[in-house]
Amino acid sequence: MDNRENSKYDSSNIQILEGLEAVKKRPGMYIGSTGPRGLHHLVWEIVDNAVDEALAGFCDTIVVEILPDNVVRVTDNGRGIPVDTHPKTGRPSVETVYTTLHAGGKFDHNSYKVSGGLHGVGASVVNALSAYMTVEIHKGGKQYVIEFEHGFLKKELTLLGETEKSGTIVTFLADPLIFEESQEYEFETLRTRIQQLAFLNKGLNFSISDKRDELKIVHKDYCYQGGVREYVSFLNQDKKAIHQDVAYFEGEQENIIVEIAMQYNDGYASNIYPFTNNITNPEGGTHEEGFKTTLTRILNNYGKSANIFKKDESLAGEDTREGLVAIVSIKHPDPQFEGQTKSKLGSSDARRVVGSIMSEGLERFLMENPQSAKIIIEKALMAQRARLAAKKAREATRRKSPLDSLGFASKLADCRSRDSQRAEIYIVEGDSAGGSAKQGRDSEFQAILPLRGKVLNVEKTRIDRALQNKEILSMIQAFGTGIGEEFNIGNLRYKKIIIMTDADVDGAHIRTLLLTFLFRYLKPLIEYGNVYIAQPPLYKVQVGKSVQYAYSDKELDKILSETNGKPSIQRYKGLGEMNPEQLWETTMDPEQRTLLLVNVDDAIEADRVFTMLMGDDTESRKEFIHENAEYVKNLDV
Ligand code: 0RA
Repeated sequence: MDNRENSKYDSSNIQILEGLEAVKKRPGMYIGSTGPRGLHHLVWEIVDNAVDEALAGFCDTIVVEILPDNVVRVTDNGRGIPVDTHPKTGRPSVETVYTTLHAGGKFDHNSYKVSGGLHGVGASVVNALSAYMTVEIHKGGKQYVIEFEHGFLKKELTLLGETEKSGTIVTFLADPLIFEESQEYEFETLRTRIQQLAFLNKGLNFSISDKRDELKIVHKDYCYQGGVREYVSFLNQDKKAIHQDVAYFEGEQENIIVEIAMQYNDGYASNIYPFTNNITNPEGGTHEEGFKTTLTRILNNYGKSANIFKKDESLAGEDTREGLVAIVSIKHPDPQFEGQTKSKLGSSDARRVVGSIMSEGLERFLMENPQSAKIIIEKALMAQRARLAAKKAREATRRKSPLDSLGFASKLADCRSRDSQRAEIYIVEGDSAGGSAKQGRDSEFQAILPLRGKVLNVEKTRIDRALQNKEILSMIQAFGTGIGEEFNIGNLRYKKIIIMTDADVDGAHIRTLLLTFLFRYLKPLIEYGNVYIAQPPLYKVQVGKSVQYAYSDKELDKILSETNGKPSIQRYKGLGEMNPEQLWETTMDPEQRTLLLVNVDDAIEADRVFTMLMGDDTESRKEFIHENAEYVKNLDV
């Protein structure tokens, strides 16, 4: 409890307690969840405040440290949080800010504070959810410290002495009673976002270190003078850019700051990443619309006036986006969000302002770089030709009835249920495993689609070719959704699409190929949470008549340490080694199986990983596998 002497429970004080109690009672309302995501969110709340201080122009360096026992420290060299007496509470401002819910007003010193979404709910939320928190302030030549426990004041603001520095140091420990699932930060998660913040805020110095293990300290510094221009180069680094210079446009109109960078590669995917106030908008919105419309219009104008088009030629929007990597980043004083996850920008001024800055910038880029301009227009014309060819092929993928063949026999063993909320489809590698799965399944609601051998690598194939591939066609036909313009999630025939491959290197490879295909052509299925990975066991442990299955080496050790008697251990190399009953019991029975849900929390990173794993650049693939040796080992055991 509040151990302040003579603590008076006046109205503001009661309000404070009620505010933070509400946060503790329903943490999910404030930080999304108390799982790993919510845990990391704490860090972003504190980092956001420091970034705001930087956006206001008073701070150029932000340091994030994970200390032993998962204590986090965020240091900035800004003005320092105010320590003066707060007029409303009569307490030091810093205390009020950290103990009052929605004290965000105090931080409204710049107009770029994010108002939508989960961000910016403030330091007091982190404080309420921290077992302890200390805030050290260097300001006006003096150094202060204030301490909290579970959001309550523990030690009053104290003057420690003199200092030459300026800034704020926030140190906190997430409350283990609230973050029950795990208090372990994942360094990679923090590192990628810090690097992204560095790309999105040019010139700002970031560093992140993992000091949890003093023998294995990891430290990374990030600062990009080129901002989003360097972001695009980075995203294209494992691909082949088809023109040298990244096009870069920036400007400010109507109080909205816009930064755009774009470059085409020789691939087929379109990757446009829109951001508002440093936060990604996976559902896009007005800024992305402004970007796309303007791209189509300006490329068409140029193609015509530079006489690159044949008489009546003109480009459709999607033709202009093949192989495009673009960042559209805006800073908006009062953004409005909509859409399913409140992540779609709705502010119409953003459409206008992005369009205007983009239009002028792109026109100039094409004029100044006629060679790049020609390459870009020709790429779009190629895309158009392929699109028209693919349209024909795609029409053939429309599934009319389960038995409707595409000139070849699909090996789908369908389920009887037509209830898409219940039906599942297992995509199984190889005919023999497919056979076991067919016999082992519950054919009422489980369909089996066996695939023969390797799946086509769509990363290296254009859509019109990919749609000639039998395995790919069978999948699209079975799912029922169609692809591209015809895609309709409402027609999905199976709530769960489950990838089931062997637990070896080949199986991992096939799984990656399948995920690449789904990610590139049927991404909404992943976004809506329809795609899963089956987890077949690695070992069968038998003692007398009792049988147990182990799904990892760790689990095997645990089982072995708990058994008395002489166990016989069978190691499963492939699904085919299990008989149908075993396959059902261990991997397919909804009552017993574990499925991994495939999600793209981080679509940007996923894109990079797929390019790396599936593209041409063997060097970075090797590097990735080396850096992620543990992950790959897990996949391949
Ligand atoms: C409001 C006013 C002033 C500084 C800040 C907020 C501030 C907040 C945070 C949060 C993390 N780091 C921060 N750094 C600064 C300055 C008012 C003055 O000049 O006294």
